[in-house]
Amino acid sequence: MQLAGTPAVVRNDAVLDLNWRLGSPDAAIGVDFFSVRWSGKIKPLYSETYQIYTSSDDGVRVWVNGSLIIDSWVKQSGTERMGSINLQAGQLYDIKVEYYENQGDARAKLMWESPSQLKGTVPSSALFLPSAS
Ligand SMILES: [Ca+2]
Repeated sequence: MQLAGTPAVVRNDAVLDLNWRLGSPDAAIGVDFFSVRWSGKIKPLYSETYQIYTSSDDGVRVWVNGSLIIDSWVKQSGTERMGSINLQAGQLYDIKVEYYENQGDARAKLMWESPSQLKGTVPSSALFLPSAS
């Protein structure tokens, strides 16, 4: 829960839609009491207000462009959370998602929706590595 220490595993995920069920992201990580930090950039297609959604088990926090828009750092089972932010088409924004698993099932999903696009998982085409510019 503290996201402390040297990461046990570092990797790239194309999308943030992961369901570890009773397991963990990697054999090097125990099935309970682990945490994940995703860092990268997100590029919207439209200039409008976006709703950013998470569905997670357990805790989750999301920052976009430095603003904490979802703050749900609690035990929960597959709970959906939502935050809103105004974005400009084609611009790359920093995004950071932190997650922790307490016990039992573990999963995390990042979705978005705007007046011009249906709610769905943020696609890999809209996500970039932190070094993108
Ligand atoms: Ca859990």
